[in-house]
Amino acid sequence: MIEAPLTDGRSSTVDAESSTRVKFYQTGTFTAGNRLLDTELRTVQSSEERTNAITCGHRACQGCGEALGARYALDAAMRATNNNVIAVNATGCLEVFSTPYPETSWQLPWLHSLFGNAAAVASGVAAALRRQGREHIRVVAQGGDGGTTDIGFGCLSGMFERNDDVLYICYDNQGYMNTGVQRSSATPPAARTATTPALGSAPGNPFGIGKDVPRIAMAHNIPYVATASVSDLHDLEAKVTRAMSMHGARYIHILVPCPLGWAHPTRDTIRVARLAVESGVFPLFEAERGEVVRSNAIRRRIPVEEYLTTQGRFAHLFKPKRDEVRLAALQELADKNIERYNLLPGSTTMESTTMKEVKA
Ligand SMILES: Cc1ncc(C[n+]2csc(CCOP(=O)(O)OP(=O)(O)O)c2C)c(N)n1
Ligand code: SF4
Repeated sequence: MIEAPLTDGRSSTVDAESSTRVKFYQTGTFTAGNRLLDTELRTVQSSEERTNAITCGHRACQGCGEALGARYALDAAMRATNNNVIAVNATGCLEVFSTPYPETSWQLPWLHSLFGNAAAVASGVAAALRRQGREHIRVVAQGGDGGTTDIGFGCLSGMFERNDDVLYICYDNQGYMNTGVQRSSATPPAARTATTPALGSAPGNPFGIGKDVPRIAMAHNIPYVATASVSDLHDLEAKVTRAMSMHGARYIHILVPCPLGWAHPTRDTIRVARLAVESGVFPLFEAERGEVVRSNAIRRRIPVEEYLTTQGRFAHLFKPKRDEVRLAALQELADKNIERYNLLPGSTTMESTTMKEVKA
């Protein structure tokens, strides 16, 4: 524990070990700030010495969550390894907007091969480094949800099963954004995409399909699995740092809103990501060897509707008339997450935290 000064002259204690127990946050946004923290507890992003793993000049859309997520994650990985990182990228927005030939925004060794083989290429890079006796150089593979949960899934599962020494990061924007917002197996139910249009009796993505890849990764019993969000910078950096302190196959699944595909204002990327967390739609947790070891308690629970109304891709649930049945089904999915990951630790039963109560 350390003493942290408050502006009014008082002080409070913060737990140096825990990124989720920081006591200082902004009213309203609940953002944990750096200003009142000791230097060593501040985010990597707040440091002048950060790597800027992906630097300016790339061609991401304004407000792109994926560009932010990649920078946060890779800068933290670089800090954790004394800048000894090689990154391997799947095809997708991140690859396309960062490397229009012959230019690159990457400030670290970076490879791109195909859409679906990032995990396999990364495994090969790690094997080559081992053979050369240069295992201090660490490998990070990364891709969008399409490249990870669909086309790259076989390679990823193999990397997990062999426990290859790679951290794989999925930047989940819940669709194939680079090619025009098609549905992926990470697209949430009811969301409108180019291939699940808002038409017919059950518009948008059908319920009952898709994959929960963090849980599938856990089923491989790999050393480390975590979820993170661009709205929780301290937490995201801490998870990448923890992952880089370990060896073997590791997986981090980061929620990265896409203003283009989700149809929200570009200024709202962080707010939308935060509402996904606070509603229980996107639970934040860590698992080691297949068991959940930590989850991030929700600080201010909100109804799922408050999250859905921020995005045009769910507009058909509210207009021309409210789709009560599917709104209730989406709320139920969030309630299940809250229960499964114990996101409201004070409450003993789900009945004690029904949305009726939250709204009242
Ligand atoms: C084998 C193959 N099929 C299709 C494509 C076309 N393609 C390139 S990027 C992309 C979508 C990528 O989606 P995702 O992995 O979710 O990443 P995002 O762009 O959303 O970040 C597709 C379909 C390709 N490059 N290779
Ligand atoms: S389409 Fe979405 S993911 Fe791709 S660059 Fe634009 S905001 Fe980022």
